[in-house]
Amino acid sequence: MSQHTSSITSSRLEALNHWVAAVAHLTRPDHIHWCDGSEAEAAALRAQMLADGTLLELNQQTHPGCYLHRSTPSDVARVEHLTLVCTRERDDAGPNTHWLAPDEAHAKIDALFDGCMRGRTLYVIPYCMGPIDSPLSRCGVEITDSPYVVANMRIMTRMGAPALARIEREGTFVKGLHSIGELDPERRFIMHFPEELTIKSYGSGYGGTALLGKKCHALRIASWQARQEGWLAEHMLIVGVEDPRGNIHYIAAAFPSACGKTNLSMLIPPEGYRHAGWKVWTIGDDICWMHPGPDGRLYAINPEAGFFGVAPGTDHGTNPNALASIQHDTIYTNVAVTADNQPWWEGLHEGTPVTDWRGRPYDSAHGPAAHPNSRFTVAARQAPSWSPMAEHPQGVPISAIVFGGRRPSLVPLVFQARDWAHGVLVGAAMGSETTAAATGAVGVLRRDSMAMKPFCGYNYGDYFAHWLSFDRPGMKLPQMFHVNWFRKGAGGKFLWPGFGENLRVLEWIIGRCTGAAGAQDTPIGLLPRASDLHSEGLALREGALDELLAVDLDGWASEVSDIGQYLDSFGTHTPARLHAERERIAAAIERARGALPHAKVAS
Ligand code: OXD
Ligand code: MN
Repeated sequence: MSQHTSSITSSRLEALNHWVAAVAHLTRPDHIHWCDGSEAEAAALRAQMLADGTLLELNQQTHPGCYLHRSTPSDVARVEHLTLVCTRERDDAGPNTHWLAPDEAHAKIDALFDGCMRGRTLYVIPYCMGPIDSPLSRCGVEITDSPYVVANMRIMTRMGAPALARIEREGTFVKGLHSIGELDPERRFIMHFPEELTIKSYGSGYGGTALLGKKCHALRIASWQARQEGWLAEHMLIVGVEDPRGNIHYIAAAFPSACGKTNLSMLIPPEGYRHAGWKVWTIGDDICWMHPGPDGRLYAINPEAGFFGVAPGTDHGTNPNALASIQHDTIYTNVAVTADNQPWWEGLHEGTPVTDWRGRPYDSAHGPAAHPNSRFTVAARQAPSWSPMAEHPQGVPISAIVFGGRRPSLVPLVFQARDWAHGVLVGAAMGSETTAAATGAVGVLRRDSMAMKPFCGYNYGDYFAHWLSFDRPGMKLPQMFHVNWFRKGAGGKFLWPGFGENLRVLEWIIGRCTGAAGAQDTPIGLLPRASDLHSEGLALREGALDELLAVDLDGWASEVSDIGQYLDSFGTHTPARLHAERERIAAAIERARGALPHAKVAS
């Protein structure tokens, strides 16, 4: 390993050196290692982790360069109740976050950090979120005592010497201090100090809480910075859809964790579409930073360089691109293994698990073989659908913004917002059933505005106002939509096949942006009629499309009243314009209910 020094000699890096020295003084590591991101460094760390059991080698014939990490069983997902936003004023963090005053928070977590790296190495990881030469990118430095974190950060970010050089040029960076501590849920906190551009995370090695560039920096801290600087940091995939004429339309889509963002970003078009010349290009699967460009359009970059994807459910049928990406040079976390040491998870149709995610002989009585939130970490460029535009310093122009969640009832397959303010309301009102990506009950419906409930670094009311502020002269804003792939019919079966077939909905969305697709006006927004969707070759059960495209006005009346109570929960921070928009829709629903005997707008 290189750079076994306690500091880097450069006066422009004084602040960084000073912080590293202060952290070392508090945490007392045996060694300090500045990561340069080189292959030699990665190989040395890998050898060390294989020797101490942090990584296990998988079958190198079938999966060259692939390794398995088994985490402590109580450290397998994000912990929202231990994730805090620590602003001076409680109101700035808002009721959507867990808040603690900064002084109290620092004292509490520094007591945990005190001496915690004795016998360990302190790694300094300079990283850049976004293409290294993009003016839209932002840098950070993570200090950690976990080599597994270093290995993951090397895949997920542009890490090492080039990032350090950029930090040296710019002089600013987000500070992230992480220790796995004792991996004890009773001694665990993930704290954010947006006013100090600082993150402190203790007691977990799980991706979302330990790879600080991801949720902590690129969403919670960046959303705060974005508000100050006039851009948007969002929990969105970015996908390019190429039509048969060769035009690529870029779409950003917000879905809560484990709701299929990775799948949608790597979608394989249905056969008929492929023959007609449709292609899908992946820019990002989780995070999107959007800045207004000189022409008034929103330009997006993916701040990440890799995917930290959910393994269960990934298969040839659901996401062949993801499956192809993770055949080599991938870190798997908490998956099961087969007799010949290949990774395995529920939903993978090849192989049989013999060892479960905890390393026990597999027994279905113990539950699933792979943890439901087991993950793969892989470089984005390994995806066959990876777009070279992901490295473009100016980003890609966004034509449509799509919101969506797991809504088993009521919410139609797709609808378009009338305008930006309506779209912001649709995003703010988003609801979804909870998933295994965070600890706690799974399958409970909760509001998750713009899929940012766990990730917004400030008061949601102010965040809605920030979104609305983009609606100003000179802007050429994207069209906004809501989709629901998760609608269930009688008998509890999904009505829509999802996966590749979702391109049919994206085609309609693109058609709405270019003016090529028709729609019918309803009180909740613009919906396709069945004839507006391309349904040739689509196998749906009788009546399913009508059900997917119907608007249940009675159901929507109570939904919109519930949305009103939700908006009220942010008090005076909720912009009046959002209330007015909700009232407009409520009134339109009431008018239509009065006019229609069956209170339903059919497709
Ligand atoms: C993720 C999440 O890991 O949202 O992307 O939890
Ligand atoms: Mn996510």
